[in-house]
Amino acid sequence: MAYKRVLLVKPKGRKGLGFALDLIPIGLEYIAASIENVVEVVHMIDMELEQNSFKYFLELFRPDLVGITMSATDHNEGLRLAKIAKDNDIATVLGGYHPTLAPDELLLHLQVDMVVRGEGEHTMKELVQKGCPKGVLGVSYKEDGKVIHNEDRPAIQDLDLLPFPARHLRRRKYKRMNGKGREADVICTSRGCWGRCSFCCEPVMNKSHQRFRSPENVMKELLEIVSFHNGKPLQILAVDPNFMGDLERINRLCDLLQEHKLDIRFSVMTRVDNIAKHPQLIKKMCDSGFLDYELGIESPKLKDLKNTRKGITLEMQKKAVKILRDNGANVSGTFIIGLPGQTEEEIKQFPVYAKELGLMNAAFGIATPFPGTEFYNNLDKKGLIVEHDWTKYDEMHSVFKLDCISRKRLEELETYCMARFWTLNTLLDRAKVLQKRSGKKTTLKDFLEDIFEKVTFGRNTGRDLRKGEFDNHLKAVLEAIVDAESEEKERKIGMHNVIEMSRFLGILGSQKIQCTFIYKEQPPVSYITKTKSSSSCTVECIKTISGKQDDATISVDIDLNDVINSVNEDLSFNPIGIFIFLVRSARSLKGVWNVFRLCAAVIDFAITFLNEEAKNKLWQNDRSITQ
Ligand code: B12
Ligand code: SF4
Repeated sequence: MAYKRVLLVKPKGRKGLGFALDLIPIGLEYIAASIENVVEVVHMIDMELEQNSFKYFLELFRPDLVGITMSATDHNEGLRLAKIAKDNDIATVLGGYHPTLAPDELLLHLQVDMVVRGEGEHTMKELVQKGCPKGVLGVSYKEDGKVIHNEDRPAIQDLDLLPFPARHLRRRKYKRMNGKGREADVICTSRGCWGRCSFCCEPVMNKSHQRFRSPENVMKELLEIVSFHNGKPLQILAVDPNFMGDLERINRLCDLLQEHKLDIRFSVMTRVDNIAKHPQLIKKMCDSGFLDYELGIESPKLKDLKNTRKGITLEMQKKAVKILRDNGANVSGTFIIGLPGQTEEEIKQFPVYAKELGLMNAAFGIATPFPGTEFYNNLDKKGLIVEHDWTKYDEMHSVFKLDCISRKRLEELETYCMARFWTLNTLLDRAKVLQKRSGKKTTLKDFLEDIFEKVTFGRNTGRDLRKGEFDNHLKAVLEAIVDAESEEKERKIGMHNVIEMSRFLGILGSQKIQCTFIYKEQPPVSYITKTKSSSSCTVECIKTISGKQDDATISVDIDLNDVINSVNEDLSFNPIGIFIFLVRSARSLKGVWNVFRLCAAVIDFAITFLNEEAKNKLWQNDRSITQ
């Protein structure tokens, strides 16, 4: 008997980049669109954004089939949801990267009836129509306690024939950090990647075979997305693992975008070779709204690039970043730390290299062997994989044994790399490059918001990892801050040249501000900022030193132990408390006067900020009334 009422679910659980944006389950939306016309009803829920329990939705929608999408880190939560469904006599089917790569392990669990391997549209359509997995290509299931793997389903060749993802079934709005007034969405313009990198799931999932939608079909969906968002400015992430896999297609898509003049800013993931070889196309892409690029840099060591079969060179990495910077694009790079053979000293150089390249964002993921990949199979043969809790497969935990570094130290090094990369100069450099397109300085408000977002992101992503290990991670941060000074000398960027802060500096006056971090027996680390406000308002120097200087006009000591202890307490903002703390830190009458000037500059800034926010709110209200 056919399945009539289908509930598609994305389990709750953010990891890594998932803290920077809500993950839009586009795979599920494709499945929903492909079965919508053959079942009585299909619902979609994203448990990350829902307040009610899963049981509540089972009672509300009364499905006869529950489909769950899963990545490795969703392993436990996905199985928990499947158990609730099974306990209510509802059939269950899993799909996505993890079930495709590890179907046997998932089918061992009593609550899992079926797994759909690979692309799910045609498989799921046939499955719900038949109501039974027998003979349905691409399905694995159990019969008399034995796992049966039906043959693979051939990859969909003509992607233009697929219905667009069922965005209309979304129950919640998706957001991203740093959206800057843009609504967020995703699009998938191709499937698979022709690369053969040993650590990546793509060669297993799509057999290194990339297929493309036509630019016209992509444009049609973009127009549908614009109308779905009522014409609001958009930030769209293309989820294609290799967006520039076919250059002619991108060229034509840019033509179409320029014809339609839509207010869309795109983020894409690309290989550096495509960028390095085609600077003209990159210019055209940037002019068409493709302004955020995530590049798989992976490593500054040629041996790593060769061993993983990445197929790129150091020269290509450098060229690609330069081309994108010259076009005023926002360039991010991802690295893999902890590949076999890497030493601690080598890993410590990753953030240095990232800064040398000129990356404006960087992430240093820990090498993770996902089941099914060549990387996993090699390590598994040698018995080196020691962690089997899939929730730890988030590229932030170390899950296999290395020769030269302990697993604990590798996790600390991830923190170290982030702290060494994210210096003030990195943020200033980013603001400087982005000025090329906007033609104006970044406001102090935007700049501070950017810092705040980075700090929040770092805090959220690290929470899991640093549980019980906070002490060592904090030491890694302090170590990185001091080490970073050596490469920062050559990267000094005049803050006042990039950030509009003349009013703030005018009130603050000429100061030497020292902020010192103290932590247990560690040597103190100080940030020193010198400002000047004579004829021109400037920030003359910002540096980090080990220890303290005596001639600061404003000097503040922050005991990180107190900060850690207060993390679990009520952290409500107390301006009077901060003011008293600062005055107490002053050692003379002149020092108190300097603190007054600093506070006056901050209060003036806060008033301007609140005024602007109020104006923005009014403007947004006006817009929604007129629309
Ligand atoms: C885009 C992407 C992201 C985006 C997601 C954006 C969004 N959706 O809003 C961002 C950048 C945020 C991201 C983050 C992460 N990602 Co990611 N990401 C990808 C990428 C590039 C493409 C995935 C995609 O959307 N494909 C297109 C859709 C249409 O295909 P699909 O989801 O596979 O769905 C099809 C089938 O799988 C199937 N299907 C899927 N679900 C279901 C359900 C049912 C019931 C059925 C029947 C079928 C079915 O049918 C669908 C249609 O054909 C892949 C692959 C790659 N090479 O890097 C990695 C990948 C999925 N990510 C991965 C990882 C590890 C992460 C992070 C942990 C990285 C990090 N440390 O930050 C985080 C996790 C975030 C979290 N959970 O909170 C791994 C997962 C490995 C695994 N085995 O689970 C992958 C495979 C990359 C890799 N290492 O190889 N990611
Ligand atoms: S280029 Fe990127 S998406 Fe393609 S196989 Fe390599 S890592 Fe995976």
